[in-house]
Amino acid sequence: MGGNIPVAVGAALAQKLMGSQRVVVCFFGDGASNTGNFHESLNMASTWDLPVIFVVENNLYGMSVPFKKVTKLPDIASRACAYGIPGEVVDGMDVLAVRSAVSKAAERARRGEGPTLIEAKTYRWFGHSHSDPRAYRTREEEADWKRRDPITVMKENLEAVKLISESEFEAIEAAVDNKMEKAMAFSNASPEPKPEDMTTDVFAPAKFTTADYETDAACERPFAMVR
Ligand SMILES: Cc1ncc(C[n+]2csc(CCOP(=O)(O)OP(=O)(O)O)c2C)c(N)n1
Ligand SMILES: [Mg+2]
Repeated sequence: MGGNIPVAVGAALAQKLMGSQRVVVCFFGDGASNTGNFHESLNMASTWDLPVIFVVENNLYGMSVPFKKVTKLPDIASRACAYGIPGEVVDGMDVLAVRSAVSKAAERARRGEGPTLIEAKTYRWFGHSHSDPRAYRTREEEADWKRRDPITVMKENLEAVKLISESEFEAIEAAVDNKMEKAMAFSNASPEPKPEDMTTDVFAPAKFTTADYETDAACERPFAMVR
């Protein structure tokens, strides 16, 4: 959790060094925004004007912990000022509002002006896991947010201005279902990774062989891990 934030900063640094026009978009949760990774990453990305957009999905909960119980500020976006970058609160249930905020941030990144922090106010439909009884919130609160489902609202708005018909919407839904089913089938049919592949594409691979991991050698020589 939050481990992806510095990785995104590294990817953005790579884009800057290569002189590409690519922008990295990094997603994480309200819980992740309270990790050290978040602050260190925003500091470095802002200092070096890196082309990265930090999108925090504030869905009001980190596992079972309400956002308000662990964060003094009402908006995570206001932390942006500590790093001298724009911070924007956006209605995460409004597709077009999110699109507009991200477009603006991408243009800024492409102009070489650095990162933006976007906080999308949203909700977590389900519990943290299947065994989560969701005792920390009410069913009424869940129902209130579900009425604002961004897919349903977008569909209704498009229908209201006659930009989409019911059958076109159904065709999109079927195409998405089909794509997901194909991805699942590909995943289920793919072989398990081989233990020998563990250090492939790793920046600082361990010097150990698979046999070392089967003994206690890895625990006895922790500092030999990094080349
Ligand atoms: C560094 C770290 N601490 C704790 C955890 C356990 N953990 C997994 S998910 C999670 C909460 C994540 O909350 P949030 O960032 O709000 O994401 P959400 O699931 O709400 O999208 C926690 C504490 C972890 N994976 N990594
Ligand atoms: Mg959350």
